[in-house]
Formats: sequence, structure tokens, C-alpha cells
Amino acid sequence: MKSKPEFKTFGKALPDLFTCEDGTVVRTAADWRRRRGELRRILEEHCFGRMPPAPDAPPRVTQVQPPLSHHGAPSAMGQRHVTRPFADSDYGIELGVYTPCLKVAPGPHPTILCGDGCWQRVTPEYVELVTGRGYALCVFDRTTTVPDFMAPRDASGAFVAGVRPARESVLERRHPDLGFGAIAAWAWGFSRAMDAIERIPALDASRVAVCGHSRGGKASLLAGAFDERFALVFTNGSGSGGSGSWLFQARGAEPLKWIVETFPTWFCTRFADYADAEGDLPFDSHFLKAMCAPRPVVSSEGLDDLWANPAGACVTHAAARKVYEFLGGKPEHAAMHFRNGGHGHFIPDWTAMLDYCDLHYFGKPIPWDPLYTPYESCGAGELAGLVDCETDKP
Ligand code: GTR
Repeated sequence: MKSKPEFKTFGKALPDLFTCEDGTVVRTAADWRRRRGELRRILEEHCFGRMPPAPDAPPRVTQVQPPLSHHGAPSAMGQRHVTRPFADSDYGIELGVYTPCLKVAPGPHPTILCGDGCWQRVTPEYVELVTGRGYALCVFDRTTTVPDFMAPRDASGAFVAGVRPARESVLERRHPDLGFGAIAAWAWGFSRAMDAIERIPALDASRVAVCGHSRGGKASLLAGAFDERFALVFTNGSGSGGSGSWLFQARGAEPLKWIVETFPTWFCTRFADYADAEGDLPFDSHFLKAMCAPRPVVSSEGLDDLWANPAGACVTHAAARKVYEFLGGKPEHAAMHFRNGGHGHFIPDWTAMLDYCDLHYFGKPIPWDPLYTPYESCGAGELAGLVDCETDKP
């Protein structure tokens, strides 16, 4: 039976994707390109900060020794590459590249690009799953662009406001005026990994799927939204600042105030002005999802992961789906996958991702419905502002 989520709302519907800032309504594909540019600018100005630009020169990509161990993943061969994005700097991002053994699939291989190397959760079991199904897996540590940061707490457990690390990473020092937060820097890292993938012959750069979990899923969604070279965009349990919704916060969802106080470097400084003022936001996560269109965007959620607001993700997904339809794409190109359980990026999530790749690239049938939602009332009613769900009870 479907459940009916109770949303805390802020007195407004999701900002309209089809009305430009000057009031003109999007009617053609060219109009949409213009509107898409506006969405990007709004997200940069109000939420993520300006995305650092692509470097002027091509990267220097080198294979380094020793190769990666693939014990426990008999279908995989592992190599390490370092990509140096700047011609005048030795700064490099290391990529762990696992390709299927030739007996599994000849290359170049469609590739899964994951930025969560910092968490070291991509164990041989995951490598075997991906390569055994004929895909390459490329893993990097997104925090080697800009480090992660959590606000310190005082003796009472309250977050200490105003403490920030110095902006002294290579990327921040190169672009001191762009004001980007860490999520934008991590997304930039995905794009630099893509620059390298374009130069690694075993990998098929026309079929690269980005993926990430939680804060890494916020980054993978932003990367996929902004960089149209990515063929598929996966975001897992990414919640606020990712697939969730600021304007439709289901019970138990992470509030905006909490995230900007706890993780003060993730967004641009202006974003903190919207704490407890979500009703003033000129955007929500459907902007990110709509920017992916017509390339598929797939949001995978744990049904008990209330902090990540899976019901709100349904609302923003439903809104973005209208853009897919407008561009002539299939509604299931804005797909969602649900599993039982809480917060994590587990084998069932990875399996669903590979299923979706099989469907999209090879037309293989898959064992779940990309349009299924476990909730009632996460569609047109809310989108039109006709919210009849209860707001948070006192
Ligand atoms: C939480 C944060 C979430 C999510 C999560 C994670 O503490 O509030 O937005 O990003 O961390 O990355 O696991």
C-alpha cells in the first residue's frame, strides 16, 4: 500500500521550469536552452557558487605503478591513472580504473564514474559486480579537489558558528573570486575525471554514468546537471542539496538551516540566508534534474532514509519529468528506484544502477519499474501549489 507523506511546505509551489525570468514561456527547444542557462546561473548564484571553469589546456594523464589489486574481483583488471588538469601545476587527481577482463566484454567499456573514493567503500565485491556485468568502474576521491569540512561543536554540543577552514586548496587559490562551495568543487572533479576518461582508450567516453552517495550524490547530480558529456546521472540517497527538496520537506527530512550550520563550506555563503526562509528560494532540486534532460537522471532512495527526504525527491522528480516530456524524452528517463532500509550505497543500489544502464544502453528489460513511487500524492497537486498534505505538526 502506498503511504501519504506529510510535507512541511513554505507557502509556495516549486518555481516554474518553463517560465523565463523575463516572463516568456518556453515553447521551443531553443527557448529551453536559454532557460537551462538561467537555471544554471540561479543555482550558482544562490546555492553552489560559481563552478570553477574547465582548464584551458588538455590534461596530462599518466598511468602509474603498481596497478590496482583486484583480489576478490576475478572479472576485473585494475590500473591507476593520474590526471593533471593544469599545465603549470603538478596537482593531480588519481583515478582507479577497473575494466572487465576481455573474456567478459571487449572494450572500450561503458563506464561508471564514482567520486566517493574517500570512503573506501568500493570493495572487491562492488568491483566484481560492475565489471562482471561488462562495465568499467572509475573511482576517484572528490575531496582531493577541496576537502570536506564539518563545523566543530562546543561543550554543549552546539555547532560553533563562523568557523571555516582557509580556502587554500589548489583550486580555491586559482579561483579566489568564484565563491564556490565544496559540492561544486567536487562536481568539478567529476568533470576533470571525464577529461581523463576521454583520453583512456579502454573507456567509452560517450557512455559514462556519474554516481555518488549522499554528499557524493549531491556532487554527482550537480556534475551531471552541468556537464552534458555525462550520458547518465545517478544520485543515491543525496537528499538536501541533491535529489531531495527544500520546498517539500517530508517529516524527518534534513532542514536547510541544519545543513548550512553543520557543513558551512558545502554551498556558497549566500545560501545560508535561506535558513528558515525556504519560501524565498528561487529554485529547488528540480532545476538540477531538469538540467540533465534529456539525459536520464536516476535517483535511488532507501525508504527509511527519511533524512534524505525520498518523498521530496519524488516531488522534484515529477516536476523535472515535464521537461523530459517537453524535449521528447520518455518519462522513465527521470527514474527513481526504491529499496527497503536506510542510508547507504549498497549492492542493491549498485545493481539497480547497472540494470538502468542495461536498459538505457542496450534495451534490456529490467526487474523494476523506473516510474514506480511508493507514495500517494507526490505529483501534480503539489506542483500546482495545491498542497493538501499536512504541514509539520507543532
Ligand atoms: C549528513 C548530511 C546529509 C548527507 C550525509 C552524508 O550528515 O546531513 O546531507 O550528506 O551527511 O553525506 O552521509
